[in-house]
Amino acid sequence: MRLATLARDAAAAGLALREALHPTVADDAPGLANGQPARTLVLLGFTGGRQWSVFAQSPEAADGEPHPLDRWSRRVIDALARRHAAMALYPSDGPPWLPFQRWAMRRGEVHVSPLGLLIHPEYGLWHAYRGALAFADELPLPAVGPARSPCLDCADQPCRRSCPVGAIQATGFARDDCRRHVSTVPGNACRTGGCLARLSCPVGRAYHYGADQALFHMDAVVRG
Ligand code: B12
Ligand code: SF4
Ligand code: SF4
Repeated sequence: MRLATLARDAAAAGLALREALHPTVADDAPGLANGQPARTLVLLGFTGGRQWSVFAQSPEAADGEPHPLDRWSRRVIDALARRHAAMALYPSDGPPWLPFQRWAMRRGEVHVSPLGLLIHPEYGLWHAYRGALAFADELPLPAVGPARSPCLDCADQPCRRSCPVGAIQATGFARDDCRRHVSTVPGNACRTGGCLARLSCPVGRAYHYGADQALFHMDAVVRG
Protein backbone atom coordinates (compact mmCIF):
# COMPACT_ATOMS: atom_id res chain seq x y z
CA MET A 1 0.00 0.00 0.00
CA ARG A 2 2.77 2.44 0.93
CA LEU A 3 4.59 1.59 -2.27
CA ALA A 4 1.41 2.10 -4.29
CA THR A 5 0.92 5.52 -2.67
CA LEU A 6 4.55 6.40 -3.36
CA ALA A 7 4.21 5.28 -6.99
CA ARG A 8 1.14 7.51 -7.36
CA ASP A 9 2.89 10.53 -5.81
CA ALA A 10 6.01 9.92 -7.89
CA ALA A 11 3.97 9.70 -11.09
CA ALA A 12 2.24 12.98 -10.23
CA ALA A 13 5.68 14.56 -9.79
CA GLY A 14 6.92 13.24 -13.17
CA LEU A 15 8.79 10.12 -12.09
CA ALA A 16 8.32 6.38 -12.54
CA LEU A 17 8.92 3.93 -9.73
CA ARG A 18 11.74 1.89 -11.28
CA GLU A 19 12.83 -0.72 -8.76
CA ALA A 20 12.47 -1.51 -5.08
CA LEU A 21 14.64 -3.80 -2.98
CA HIS A 22 15.59 -4.75 0.56
CA PRO A 23 19.32 -4.01 0.58
CA THR A 24 21.85 -6.40 2.07
CA VAL A 25 25.37 -5.49 3.19
CA ALA A 26 26.60 -6.34 -0.34
CA ASP A 27 24.43 -3.55 -1.78
CA ASP A 28 26.52 -0.81 -0.12
CA ALA A 29 23.49 1.31 0.66
CA PRO A 30 24.35 4.37 2.76
CA GLY A 31 23.09 4.49 6.34
CA LEU A 32 20.19 6.70 7.29
CA ALA A 33 20.64 10.03 9.08
CA ASN A 34 20.11 8.31 12.49
CA GLY A 35 22.85 5.76 11.76
CA GLN A 36 20.41 2.90 11.16
CA PRO A 37 20.71 0.84 7.96
CA ALA A 38 18.26 1.44 5.13
CA ARG A 39 15.86 -1.50 4.94
CA THR A 40 14.16 -0.56 1.68
CA LEU A 41 15.47 1.29 -1.38
CA VAL A 42 13.07 2.58 -4.01
CA LEU A 43 14.59 3.78 -7.29
CA LEU A 44 12.82 6.52 -9.24
CA GLY A 45 13.46 7.57 -12.81
CA PHE A 46 12.41 8.00 -16.40
CA THR A 47 11.02 5.38 -18.79
CA GLY A 48 11.47 6.55 -22.37
CA GLY A 49 10.14 10.04 -23.00
CA ARG A 50 7.03 9.65 -20.89
CA GLN A 51 8.08 11.86 -17.99
CA TRP A 52 10.18 14.35 -19.97
CA SER A 53 7.49 17.00 -20.42
CA VAL A 54 7.16 17.47 -16.64
CA PHE A 55 10.84 18.37 -16.41
CA ALA A 56 10.71 20.39 -19.67
CA GLN A 57 8.02 22.65 -18.18
CA SER A 58 9.85 23.13 -14.87
CA PRO A 59 11.55 26.36 -13.70
CA GLU A 60 14.90 24.53 -13.69
CA ALA A 61 14.60 23.73 -17.41
CA ALA A 62 14.18 27.42 -18.22
CA ASP A 63 16.48 29.24 -15.79
CA GLY A 64 19.70 28.86 -17.80
CA GLU A 65 21.68 27.66 -14.76
CA PRO A 66 23.89 24.53 -14.96
CA HIS A 67 22.58 20.98 -14.37
CA PRO A 68 18.85 21.68 -14.71
CA LEU A 69 17.81 18.00 -14.72
CA ASP A 70 19.81 17.20 -11.60
CA ARG A 71 18.42 20.27 -9.83
CA TRP A 72 14.84 19.40 -10.84
CA SER A 73 15.39 15.81 -9.63
CA ARG A 74 16.61 17.05 -6.26
CA ARG A 75 13.69 19.39 -5.74
CA VAL A 76 11.09 16.81 -6.69
CA ILE A 77 12.67 13.81 -4.95
CA ASP A 78 13.54 15.77 -1.79
CA ALA A 79 9.84 16.67 -1.58
CA LEU A 80 8.84 13.01 -1.99
CA ALA A 81 11.36 12.05 0.70
CA ARG A 82 9.85 14.56 3.16
CA ARG A 83 6.35 13.40 2.41
CA HIS A 84 7.17 9.70 2.78
CA ALA A 85 9.64 9.93 5.70
CA ALA A 86 12.58 8.67 3.64
CA MET A 87 16.13 9.79 2.82
CA ALA A 88 16.84 10.91 -0.74
CA LEU A 89 19.85 9.54 -2.67
CA TYR A 90 21.13 10.72 -6.06
CA PRO A 91 23.07 9.03 -8.89
CA SER A 92 24.91 12.29 -9.54
CA ASP A 93 26.31 12.49 -5.98
CA GLY A 94 29.97 11.54 -6.26
CA PRO A 95 32.55 10.36 -6.87
CA PRO A 96 32.39 7.94 -5.24
CA TRP A 97 29.16 7.17 -7.07
CA LEU A 98 26.33 5.33 -5.40
CA PRO A 99 25.87 1.95 -7.17
CA PHE A 100 22.52 2.75 -8.78
CA GLN A 101 23.05 0.31 -11.63
CA ARG A 102 23.88 -2.50 -9.24
CA TRP A 103 20.76 -1.73 -7.19
CA ALA A 104 18.69 -1.64 -10.38
CA MET A 105 20.00 -5.08 -11.41
CA ARG A 106 19.48 -6.68 -8.03
CA ARG A 107 16.10 -8.31 -8.73
CA GLY A 108 17.03 -9.31 -12.27
CA GLU A 109 14.73 -7.04 -14.27
CA VAL A 110 17.53 -5.17 -16.06
CA HIS A 111 20.92 -6.36 -17.31
CA VAL A 112 24.20 -4.81 -18.46
CA SER A 113 24.29 -4.33 -22.25
CA PRO A 114 27.44 -4.11 -24.41
CA LEU A 115 27.09 -0.31 -24.13
CA GLY A 116 27.45 -0.41 -20.35
CA LEU A 117 23.91 0.96 -20.08
CA LEU A 118 21.34 -1.33 -18.50
CA ILE A 119 18.82 -2.91 -20.83
CA HIS A 120 15.19 -3.41 -19.82
CA PRO A 121 13.00 -5.98 -21.62
CA GLU A 122 10.37 -3.34 -22.46
CA TYR A 123 12.15 0.03 -22.41
CA GLY A 124 15.36 -1.26 -23.97
CA LEU A 125 18.19 1.25 -23.40
CA TRP A 126 15.73 4.13 -23.01
CA HIS A 127 15.44 4.59 -19.27
CA ALA A 128 17.36 6.29 -16.47
CA TYR A 129 17.48 6.75 -12.73
CA ARG A 130 16.88 10.18 -11.21
CA GLY A 131 17.18 9.27 -7.54
CA ALA A 132 16.20 6.83 -4.80
CA LEU A 133 14.41 6.87 -1.48
CA ALA A 134 15.87 4.97 1.48
CA PHE A 135 13.43 3.81 4.17
CA ALA A 136 14.04 2.70 7.76
CA ASP A 137 11.53 -0.14 7.51
CA GLU A 138 10.99 -3.09 5.20
CA LEU A 139 8.18 -2.12 2.88
CA PRO A 140 6.35 -5.08 1.32
CA LEU A 141 7.49 -5.36 -2.29
CA PRO A 142 5.62 -6.81 -5.23
CA ALA A 143 7.22 -9.96 -6.60
CA VAL A 144 9.33 -9.33 -9.70
CA GLY A 145 10.59 -12.36 -11.58
CA PRO A 146 14.04 -12.13 -13.15
CA ALA A 147 13.81 -11.31 -16.84
CA ARG A 148 16.10 -12.77 -19.48
CA SER A 149 18.48 -10.21 -20.94
CA PRO A 150 17.38 -9.27 -24.48
CA CYS A 151 21.07 -9.16 -25.42
CA LEU A 152 21.25 -12.96 -25.07
CA ASP A 153 18.75 -13.32 -27.91
CA CYS A 154 20.22 -10.58 -30.10
CA ALA A 155 22.23 -12.44 -32.72
CA ASP A 156 23.47 -9.38 -34.65
CA GLN A 157 24.26 -7.12 -31.70
CA PRO A 158 24.22 -4.00 -33.93
CA CYS A 159 25.07 -1.74 -30.98
CA ARG A 160 28.64 -3.08 -31.03
CA ARG A 161 29.37 -1.78 -34.55
CA SER A 162 27.09 1.24 -35.02
CA CYS A 163 29.31 3.86 -33.44
CA PRO A 164 31.16 5.70 -36.25
CA VAL A 165 34.29 6.10 -34.10
CA GLY A 166 34.24 2.71 -32.36
CA ALA A 167 33.65 4.18 -28.90
CA ILE A 168 31.81 1.05 -27.77
CA GLN A 169 34.68 -1.23 -26.90
CA ALA A 170 34.94 -4.57 -25.12
CA THR A 171 37.08 -2.87 -22.48
CA GLY A 172 34.56 -0.09 -21.82
CA PHE A 173 33.22 3.15 -23.20
CA ALA A 174 35.79 5.38 -24.95
CA ARG A 175 34.39 8.59 -23.60
CA ASP A 176 36.93 10.96 -25.17
CA ASP A 177 36.50 9.46 -28.68
CA CYS A 178 32.73 9.87 -28.37
CA ARG A 179 32.93 13.43 -27.11
CA ARG A 180 35.42 14.49 -29.79
CA HIS A 181 33.20 13.07 -32.54
CA VAL A 182 29.95 14.51 -31.21
CA SER A 183 31.56 17.96 -30.84
CA THR A 184 32.48 18.21 -34.54
CA VAL A 185 30.49 18.46 -37.80
CA PRO A 186 30.85 14.75 -38.75
CA GLY A 187 29.19 13.93 -35.43
CA ASN A 188 26.10 15.95 -36.23
CA ALA A 189 23.90 12.86 -36.58
CA CYS A 190 24.70 11.81 -32.99
CA ARG A 191 24.50 15.38 -31.75
CA THR A 192 21.06 16.14 -33.07
CA GLY A 193 19.45 12.68 -33.25
CA GLY A 194 21.06 10.84 -30.35
CA CYS A 195 23.66 8.09 -29.93
CA LEU A 196 23.67 5.93 -33.10
CA ALA A 197 24.80 2.86 -31.16
CA ARG A 198 21.92 3.20 -28.73
CA LEU A 199 19.47 3.86 -31.56
CA SER A 200 20.56 0.69 -33.39
CA CYS A 201 19.20 -1.52 -30.61
CA PRO A 202 15.98 -3.28 -31.69
CA VAL A 203 14.56 -3.42 -28.16
CA GLY A 204 12.26 -0.69 -26.80
CA ARG A 205 11.95 1.30 -30.03
CA ALA A 206 8.63 2.72 -28.84
CA TYR A 207 10.51 4.39 -26.00
CA HIS A 208 13.10 6.31 -28.05
CA TYR A 209 13.63 9.79 -26.68
CA GLY A 210 12.06 12.70 -28.51
CA ALA A 211 14.19 15.35 -30.22
CA ASP A 212 14.37 17.70 -27.19
CA GLN A 213 15.34 14.96 -24.78
CA ALA A 214 17.97 13.52 -27.16
CA LEU A 215 19.48 16.96 -27.77
CA PHE A 216 19.57 17.74 -24.06
CA HIS A 217 21.59 14.59 -23.32
CA MET A 218 23.95 15.02 -26.26
CA ASP A 219 24.62 18.60 -25.19
CA ALA A 220 25.64 17.17 -21.83
CA VAL A 221 28.08 14.82 -23.60
CA VAL A 222 29.61 17.76 -25.49
CA ARG A 223 29.91 19.86 -22.34
CA GLY A 224 31.53 16.88 -20.61
C1 B12 B 1 30.42 7.99 -14.29
C2 B12 B 1 29.20 7.87 -15.17
C3 B12 B 1 29.37 8.09 -16.53
C4 B12 B 1 30.73 8.35 -17.17
C5 B12 B 1 31.47 7.03 -17.39
C6 B12 B 1 30.57 5.94 -17.93
C7 B12 B 1 31.24 4.62 -18.19
N1 B12 B 1 30.58 3.78 -18.97
O1 B12 B 1 32.31 4.32 -17.70
C8 B12 B 1 30.33 9.09 -18.48
C9 B12 B 1 30.29 10.59 -18.21
C10 B12 B 1 31.21 8.84 -19.71
C11 B12 B 1 28.90 8.58 -18.65
C12 B12 B 1 28.25 8.61 -19.86
C13 B12 B 1 26.97 8.16 -20.03
N2 B12 B 1 26.09 7.82 -19.05
CO1 B12 B 1 26.57 7.64 -17.19
N3 B12 B 1 26.85 7.50 -15.35
C14 B12 B 1 27.93 7.56 -14.62
C15 B12 B 1 27.56 7.35 -13.14
C16 B12 B 1 27.49 8.73 -12.48
C17 B12 B 1 28.47 6.42 -12.37
C18 B12 B 1 28.81 5.11 -13.10
C19 B12 B 1 29.89 4.36 -12.35
O2 B12 B 1 31.06 4.63 -12.47
N4 B12 B 1 29.50 3.42 -11.55
C20 B12 B 1 30.41 2.61 -10.74
C21 B12 B 1 29.61 1.84 -9.66
C22 B12 B 1 29.16 2.82 -8.58
O3 B12 B 1 28.47 1.33 -10.36
P1 B12 B 1 27.54 0.08 -9.98
O4 B12 B 1 26.13 0.48 -9.76
O5 B12 B 1 28.20 -0.80 -9.01
O6 B12 B 1 27.36 -0.61 -11.41
C23 B12 B 1 28.38 -0.97 -12.24
C24 B12 B 1 28.32 -2.42 -12.45
O7 B12 B 1 27.01 -2.90 -12.46
C25 B12 B 1 28.87 -2.48 -13.84
N5 B12 B 1 28.81 -3.81 -14.37
C26 B12 B 1 28.43 -4.95 -13.74
N6 B12 B 1 28.57 -5.97 -14.52
C27 B12 B 1 29.05 -5.50 -15.67
C28 B12 B 1 29.38 -6.15 -16.84
C29 B12 B 1 29.83 -5.40 -17.95
C30 B12 B 1 30.18 -6.09 -19.22
C31 B12 B 1 29.96 -3.99 -17.86
C32 B12 B 1 30.41 -3.14 -19.03
C33 B12 B 1 29.63 -3.36 -16.64
C34 B12 B 1 29.18 -4.14 -15.58
O8 B12 B 1 28.15 -1.44 -14.53
C35 B12 B 1 28.13 -0.35 -13.61
C36 B12 B 1 29.22 0.64 -14.00
O9 B12 B 1 28.69 1.70 -14.71
C37 B12 B 1 26.15 6.68 -13.27
C38 B12 B 1 25.19 7.00 -12.12
C39 B12 B 1 25.44 6.03 -10.96
N7 B12 B 1 25.54 6.59 -9.77
O10 B12 B 1 25.50 4.82 -11.17
C40 B12 B 1 25.63 7.23 -14.62
C41 B12 B 1 24.80 6.33 -15.49
C42 B12 B 1 25.44 4.96 -15.54
N8 B12 B 1 24.91 6.93 -16.81
C43 B12 B 1 23.85 6.85 -17.51
C44 B12 B 1 23.72 7.32 -18.86
C45 B12 B 1 22.31 7.28 -19.45
C46 B12 B 1 24.82 7.75 -19.57
C47 B12 B 1 24.88 8.29 -21.00
C48 B12 B 1 23.95 7.65 -22.02
C49 B12 B 1 24.72 9.80 -20.93
C50 B12 B 1 23.54 10.47 -21.45
N9 B12 B 1 23.82 11.50 -22.14
O11 B12 B 1 22.40 10.11 -21.20
C51 B12 B 1 26.34 8.06 -21.37
C52 B12 B 1 26.54 6.65 -21.98
C53 B12 B 1 27.94 6.16 -21.84
C54 B12 B 1 28.09 4.66 -21.96
N10 B12 B 1 27.86 4.07 -23.13
O12 B12 B 1 28.40 4.00 -20.97
C55 B12 B 1 22.72 6.18 -16.75
C56 B12 B 1 22.48 4.76 -17.23
C57 B12 B 1 21.03 4.35 -17.23
C58 B12 B 1 20.90 2.92 -17.69
N11 B12 B 1 19.94 2.65 -18.54
O13 B12 B 1 21.66 2.07 -17.28
C59 B12 B 1 23.24 6.29 -15.26
C60 B12 B 1 22.82 5.15 -14.33
C61 B12 B 1 22.76 7.66 -14.74
C62 B12 B 1 21.28 7.79 -14.56
N12 B12 B 1 20.90 8.96 -14.08
O14 B12 B 1 20.46 6.94 -14.83
N13 B12 B 1 28.38 8.14 -17.47
S1 SF4 C 1 21.56 -4.22 -29.90
FE1 SF4 C 1 21.30 -6.30 -29.07
S2 SF4 C 1 23.19 -6.64 -27.84
FE2 SF4 C 1 23.02 -4.43 -28.20
S3 SF4 C 1 21.94 -3.62 -26.42
FE3 SF4 C 1 20.38 -4.06 -27.98
S4 SF4 C 1 19.68 -6.15 -27.53
FE4 SF4 C 1 21.61 -5.86 -26.44
S1 SF4 D 1 27.06 9.28 -29.37
FE1 SF4 D 1 27.88 8.75 -31.40
S2 SF4 D 1 30.12 8.79 -31.07
FE2 SF4 D 1 29.19 8.64 -29.04
S3 SF4 D 1 29.06 6.44 -28.57
FE3 SF4 D 1 27.11 7.03 -29.50
S4 SF4 D 1 27.38 6.58 -31.69
FE4 SF4 D 1 29.44 6.66 -30.77
